[in-house]
Amino acid sequence: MALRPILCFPDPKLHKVARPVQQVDERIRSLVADMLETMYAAKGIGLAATQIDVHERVIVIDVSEERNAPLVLINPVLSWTSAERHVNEEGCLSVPGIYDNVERFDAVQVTALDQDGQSRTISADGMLAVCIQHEMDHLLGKVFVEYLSPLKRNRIKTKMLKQQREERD
Ligand code: K1U
Ligand code: ZN
Repeated sequence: MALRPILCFPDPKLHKVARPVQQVDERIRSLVADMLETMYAAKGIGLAATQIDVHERVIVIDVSEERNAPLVLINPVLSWTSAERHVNEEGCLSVPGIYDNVERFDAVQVTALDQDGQSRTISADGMLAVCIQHEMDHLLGKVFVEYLSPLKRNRIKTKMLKQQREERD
């Protein structure tokens, strides 16, 4: 297992569209292990492969208090979404220190392969539903700040670039 560096907004690589996984093999299981290690080390509740510059449709999530209930979603597809939507506060490991409100479906059903290549359908609400939608956006090259106004997004971009310059120099 290895910790992988997480891309930071506004890195253009965060906007790449991930391709479907062709086969769930040892390479993918090793990627999943690295993603889980990286997510837990960063104290996140989710991570998409896009965020570590791997452009394949793989997500890991753990919304449990105990941090012992990992969920692996490979080639996820939303098979049902609720009529109701809710606004929730979101954060992102690729936009550190920024939290803002985003409207999402209240509940979803997602069909995906697990790390053994088995197909599973999961019903989710609450934070799990929010996190699934946030991570699936990453696979489409979308970062949550894109739901915010252009003014807010530009301020965040300026702040992130300044932060990155200061870390580098
Ligand atoms: O995709 C990511 O960058 C992970 C992200 C997942 C996420 C958090 C909150 C709402 C939607 C998606 C994070 O884990 S951010 C850090 C975090 O643990 C957190 C931030 C805000 C609320 C709850 C948790
Ligand atoms: Zn994110």
